[in-house]
Amino acid sequence: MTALLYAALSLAAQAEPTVLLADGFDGGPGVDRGVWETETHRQGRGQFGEMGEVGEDGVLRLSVSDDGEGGFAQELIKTREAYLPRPGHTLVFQARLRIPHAQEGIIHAFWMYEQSRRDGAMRSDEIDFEWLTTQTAGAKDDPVLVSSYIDWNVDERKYETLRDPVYGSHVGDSVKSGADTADWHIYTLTWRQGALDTFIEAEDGSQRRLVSYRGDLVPDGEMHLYLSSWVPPVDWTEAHDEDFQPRAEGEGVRSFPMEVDWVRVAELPD
Ligand SMILES: [Ca+2]
Repeated sequence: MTALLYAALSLAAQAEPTVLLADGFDGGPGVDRGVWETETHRQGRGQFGEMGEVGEDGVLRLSVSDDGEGGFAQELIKTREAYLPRPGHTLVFQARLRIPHAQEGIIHAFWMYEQSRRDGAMRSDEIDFEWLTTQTAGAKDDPVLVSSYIDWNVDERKYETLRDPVYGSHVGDSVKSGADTADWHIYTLTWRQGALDTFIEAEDGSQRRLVSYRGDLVPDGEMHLYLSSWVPPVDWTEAHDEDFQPRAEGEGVRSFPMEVDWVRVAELPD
């Protein structure tokens, strides 16, 4: 892991990372509830509630499934710990994952989030890697949507605004990853004060930078780390697939996972 971190960051070899979280999901059958928790709200067209399944292969599967009652079940894990880079330090968030199905109309995400009431509204900070399977299913050069939200107004939602007193800030870039997300890759997000960088690394060790944000495009509040799979709302037209509908009771249950081999969080001194 140390070599990966150094390579991804191009940092001086004398920097020693402090590992804050390393979970290989090798202790099944479930995730470690001392590290992870979940949420139980509706989002998009489905309902969160479960934390996925850990297989004997040491892989966590976070799925969208038919709930057997005519709806969609969605899965999410979230660190109990919240993270914020200290001055002079970089936080490195990594996940090795793949999306091995070809069902459109699902979003799989590796992301960070926190919300609280401030400046007269419920506001959120957020950093996302998101894969829209309408765009990745059956494709090879898959786009990944990288987004940053700063003091974004959860109740008065507006996109592509910057430091708006009502709406807050949002910036998002859909970039070609040069990769097929059906294959294993390591996705890296580095966050230090005023700087956010994202990378993809393939099995052969080749790496590429995806998106970088600087200055006021970078969140400055502590956030939890999340992984989740969900069905977007109908009005997110780039992500929605009208042919993807939940099966009725008795028609059988399908399951469409994101597979996560490991997650790591480390801190590096500048
Ligand atoms: Ca594993």
